[in-house]
Order: sequence, then C-alpha cells, then structure tokens
Amino acid sequence: MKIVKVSGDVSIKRSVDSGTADQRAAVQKIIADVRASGDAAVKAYTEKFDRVLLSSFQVERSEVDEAYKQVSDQMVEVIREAAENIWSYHEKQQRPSWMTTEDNGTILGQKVTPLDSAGVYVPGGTAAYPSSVLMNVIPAKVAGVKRIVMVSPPSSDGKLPAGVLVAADIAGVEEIYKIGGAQAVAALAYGTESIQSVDKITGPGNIYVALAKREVFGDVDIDMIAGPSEIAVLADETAKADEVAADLLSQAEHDVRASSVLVTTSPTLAEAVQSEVAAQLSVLPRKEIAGRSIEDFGAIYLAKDLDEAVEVVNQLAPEHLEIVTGNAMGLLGKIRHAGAIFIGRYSSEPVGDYFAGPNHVLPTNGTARFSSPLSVEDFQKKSSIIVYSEEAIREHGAKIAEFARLEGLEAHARAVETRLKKF
Ligand code: HSO
Ligand code: ZN
Repeated sequence: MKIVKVSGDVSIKRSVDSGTADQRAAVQKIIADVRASGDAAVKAYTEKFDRVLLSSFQVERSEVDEAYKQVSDQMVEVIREAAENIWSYHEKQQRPSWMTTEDNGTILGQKVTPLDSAGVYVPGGTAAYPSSVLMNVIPAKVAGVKRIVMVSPPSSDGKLPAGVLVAADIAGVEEIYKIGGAQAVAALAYGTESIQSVDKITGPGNIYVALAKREVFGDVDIDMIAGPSEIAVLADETAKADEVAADLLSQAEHDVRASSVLVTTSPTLAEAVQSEVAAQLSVLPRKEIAGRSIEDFGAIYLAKDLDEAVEVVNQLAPEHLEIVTGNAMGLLGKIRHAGAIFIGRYSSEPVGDYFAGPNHVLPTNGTARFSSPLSVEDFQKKSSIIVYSEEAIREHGAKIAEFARLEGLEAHARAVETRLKKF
C-alpha cells in the first residue's frame, strides 16, 4: 500500500463497471425473450447459464426445512438476533402520514403507502450473503410491503445456499424462486406465467444483473446500483495499526475492485499499517482477491492535520468511514459525505455489515455526496392530500385562475371560475 502525502485535491481510485456494448445487447435480448416467452425463456436461460433444468422455479417449504438442518442452531440464533437488531433500527425510520389544517378549512397532507410488492435479488456463488437478505428484506417488511419475492440463481444441483434460505425465512420471505441473472430481473419486472411481476427490484448482482436493472427501470423502480465495497479509516496516532489494517482488509476481501484507504495524520501509524496489511494479507484465505484490491485500489494518505484529513474524507465520500482518533465524536460534525460512519476502535466495520442494525446497502462510488443507505422509505411512496373549503376557494380562486391564464391554460382558469361564479 503506497503512502501518499496529501496535496490539493485527492481522488480515490475507484472502479466503475458500466458494461460493454455486447453485454448490454445480451441483456436486452434476454429481457425481450422473457417478455415474449415467459417461463420457457427463463427455463432455457437457467439451463444455459446455471446449468440446471428446473421443472418449477419456486422453492418449496421442504427445501427451507432442509436448509435449517444444514445450519447450526447457534448460527440460526445469531441470524435471528441480527434480524431483530435490523428490525428495531429500521422501525425508527418509519414516518407517519400527516395532515395540517388551516383556519379557513384548508386541509393538506401526505399519505404514506407501502409498495404492493418488492423483489430482492440475491447473487449466486460466494457473494450469496445471508446478511444481505436481511438488509434488503427487513426494511421492506417494516415499510409494510405485503408481497416480498426473493430470487437467486441455483447451483448446478438446483439448490440455493442453506444460509440464504434460512435468512430469508427468518426475515419472513414466503416466495422464493431459483432464478438469477438478467432473466430473473426481467421475470420480476414483467412477470411470467408462474411469477407475478413486482413494483421494485433491489439487491446487488453481477454486471448483467446491474445492466438488466437499468434496463427495466421506469417500468419498475430499482434501488441504487451498488459498486464494489469501500472503506476509509480516518485515524491519528492513538489508533492501533493491527486493528486498522484488519478493518481495511475486511472490505478488500469482497472484490478485486474494492477500495480500502487510510487517511492519517501520523507517519508512524501510516508505516505500521503498511506493514500490518502486508503481514495480515499473507495469511488471509482470500488473499488473492484482497491482495489485488489493496494493490490496485488501496492507499494511505498522510495529512498535515485533522482538518486536512477530514477534507480528504469529504472528497472521497466513502461507503464506510471509520473514525479512530482521540476525539472521534468531535470530528463527527465535520463529516459531510459518508454512507455509514463508525466511531471508535470497537466499531469495526463488520459490526455494521452483520449485526448492529443500520443497513449495509450503502452508497458507493462517491454517491454518498447525494444519496443515503437503503431504508424503509425506499419501500414506500407518498401521495399528497388537498382539501379546499368554500372559504378557501373564495379567498384564492381568482389568483389561481390568473396564474392559469399566465400559462395560457384557459380550461384550468375556467375550472376554478365555475365555482367562483356560483358565489
Ligand atoms: N460490506 C458489504 C456488505 C457485506 N459484508 C455483506 C459482508 N457481507 C457492503 O459494502
Ligand atoms: Zn463487508
């Protein structure tokens, strides 16, 4: 990991995969096929990409029961406890519908309504994270979404990972399909004979899934398109090098394109973290992935003081930020851009990935400048409520008609005046 002295603007090296023209064309074809041929197309693509021919896509209760047998009781309890923490955190995000009244009888308000249905995509392979099942499903449940569907590509034996099924069951998902890739996104967006369409699709996936989500957006809603994981640690001389290095590696092991950055005021810590990262990396099971990530996207920034360090963090707008300094709470107010902020040496990033309660679906790629963690609000929408009384229309009707005529919209003006004439 290189040590770089901060001078002027700092840019984080990030990897954005927006796909090739070929990949986009492939995704468009898959979506068109699913729209035209429904289940038959989904079945054919599942055979082609997942190498399994399924007679039906839906997971049966017996498969969920079987999954429980493969996960230890202790692990099931851990997942339950994490789910409870996530539930109680997200419950606090609930905002009620509201109404205001005015003396002249005007009533204005906002009605909050959950989406009717949501589909959660869970990627295949080693990225099939039970924790992400909880993080996507629980906010939807808390929001009041009645129908929550989960999709995930099956392995070649036609199964889904036991941990994913158990987490889905604990989170309360009752409809699970063994389908993945762009074909699953298309099925969720447009429906097939056996799968009813949903209103919103969330969850991470590979480039084909990301492109498919972009493609169907507008017909259905989607969540953010997540990029590779990122962590920035803001630390001074009080931080422990082994702890900082371990936390940097925790995100580096996600993806060869993940980015892990230390921003520090201490040259001693910078050097100590540099050697700790190398030492810990050499004995990490996923050292291939983490090593490439650190090599290509890792960096240590040396700032002249904490103000400069905070400035660097704000420029990076990282997905995860850890603050490990003498006065960490004192710096919190100065942080403007970060998806999740972890404070103090015991708030190691994985605490948030699995257990504390806040969502781990967070803005990446600097989008923390303008967007927020996945939340209950993402699964609800609002309707405005307008009630005008006779007194109110008497008072304001003429102004409204005048405004309409400014826009040359005579019918608008007359609609209001039809009432005024009767007074
Ligand atoms: N850190 C990831 C989420 C995750 N970590 C899932 C472990 N499992 C989000 O950037
Ligand atoms: Zn993680």
